[in-house]
Amino acid sequence: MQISFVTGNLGKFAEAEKILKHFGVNIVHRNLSVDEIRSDSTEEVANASARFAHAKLEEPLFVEDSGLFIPSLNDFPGAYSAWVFRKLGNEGILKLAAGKEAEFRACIAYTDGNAAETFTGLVKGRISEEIRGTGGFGYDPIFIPENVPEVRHSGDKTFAEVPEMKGALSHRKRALEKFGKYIKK
Ligand code: ITT
Repeated sequence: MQISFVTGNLGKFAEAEKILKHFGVNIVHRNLSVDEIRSDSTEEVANASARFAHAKLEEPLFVEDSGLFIPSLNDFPGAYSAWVFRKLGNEGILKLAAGKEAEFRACIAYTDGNAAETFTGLVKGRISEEIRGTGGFGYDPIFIPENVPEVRHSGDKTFAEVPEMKGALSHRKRALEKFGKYIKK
């Protein structure tokens, strides 16, 4: 089974490819420029982007809208995470929220033209005190996922220090797992 993942973010694609392989799903990268709507809801953004992409490509596809949410900053940067990352980077977020609780959320929207479904995943954690690690992408060097006893280094190291943690407990992995089960059915 082959499905397109429409994204300009190769970090997202590489992670999704690995995780969906476990479900026997092969994905193809489509780098279509999508006009994202502006909304605080990752679900609304993902749904609108999936419809937009399907109108252009006319094939079964999914998109993923994700972001970093910091409760003490009213969930900033949230649905605007990509833009804030370009403007402030990890240094900027550290100035605002070092040591604070945070979570990553991902929403996948799939459509084949008839069915349209969304799948969400999140991982709780905190912002580190400094930038650590070189793996992953985006906010990974400042995000420490909460401790999960069976996942080594969770609660302690950033995603960028131990990127393998993302395959076990990331927001993306959790959303893709639901999506993979749906597709398999
Ligand atoms: P596409 O929309 O083309 O898929 P994008 O990077 O613009 O790519 P989003 O609009 O969903 O994606 O923005 C989410 C941003 O949140 C992303 O650019 C990263 O800065 C951040 N982000 C999302 N998931 C992340 C992860 O697993 N690790 C680190 N940062 C992440």
